[in-house]
Amino acid sequence: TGTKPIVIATWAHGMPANEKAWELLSQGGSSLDAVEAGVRVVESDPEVQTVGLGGFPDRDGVVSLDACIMDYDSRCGSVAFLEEIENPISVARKVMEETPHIMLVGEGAQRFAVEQGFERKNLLTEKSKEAYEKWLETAEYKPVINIENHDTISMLALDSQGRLAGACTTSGAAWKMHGRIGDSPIIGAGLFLDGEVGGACATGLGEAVIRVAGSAMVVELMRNGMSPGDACKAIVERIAAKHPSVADLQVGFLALDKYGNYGSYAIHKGFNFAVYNNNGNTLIDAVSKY
Ligand code: SD4
Repeated sequence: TGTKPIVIATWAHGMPANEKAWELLSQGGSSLDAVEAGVRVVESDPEVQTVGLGGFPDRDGVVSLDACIMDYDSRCGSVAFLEEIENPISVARKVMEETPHIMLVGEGAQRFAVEQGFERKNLLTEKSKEAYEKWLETAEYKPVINIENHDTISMLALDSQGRLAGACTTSGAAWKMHGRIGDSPIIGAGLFLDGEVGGACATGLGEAVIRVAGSAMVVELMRNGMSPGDACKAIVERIAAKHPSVADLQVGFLALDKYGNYGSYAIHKGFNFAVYNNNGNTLIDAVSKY
């Protein structure tokens, strides 16, 4: 019952990201090019304070970015704790294509990016600096669900040739400790896919996702026969069971199988995602536990 091509992406900013991805997919482009181009739109939007340029800084006032990309052939690349580079997803793709490695972090990742021709620039906008200064008044680190400090963009696409790819990019949890890395750049946590099965990606509090190898587990459940939506639900339930209280904990997954069937599930209501297929681009509220 699935259709292709199709692209799905987290949150309302998934809409403009999908628009861009669809431009490529609808012309027979590859899912890998589509997801990279799609999430770049959000990385480069200074108004989105949870991804790329304009992202909220860490508790020391430094913006650091995490991203990864993966395709149907289990090729993958990742960067984490990367400073002063606007489009980490494209650096992750370069890691995948131009190095023998999968993951580069921090200064090494930045040096590689510069060698590859990426420009260093200040990513802290006035707006995010003001938010940081306000936060400093109390300087309390407390993740708050479904508000702007938890809006990673994760995207999954299936192209007209049936090839899957995914991308995930974020400025991470606002006011995090300097050096903290979430789930988003970790293959298997924030993003995972297997061309024989499908893909999954996450948004929400990264620590909770890493703990259960979230996206990898969603894909494995699909391999064993679960639908994308049921697989997302099973892993959200697993996360919920491992936390004494989920009142302040939000995690959501999206999944897409190799036939183009998709599903999602979140702990709390408020998580939405965008789906672009032959019927157009639609923003959908995820099913949730609470
Ligand atoms: C993180 N997972 O760094 C990211 C944040 C996020 O939606 O997903 N926001 O923990």
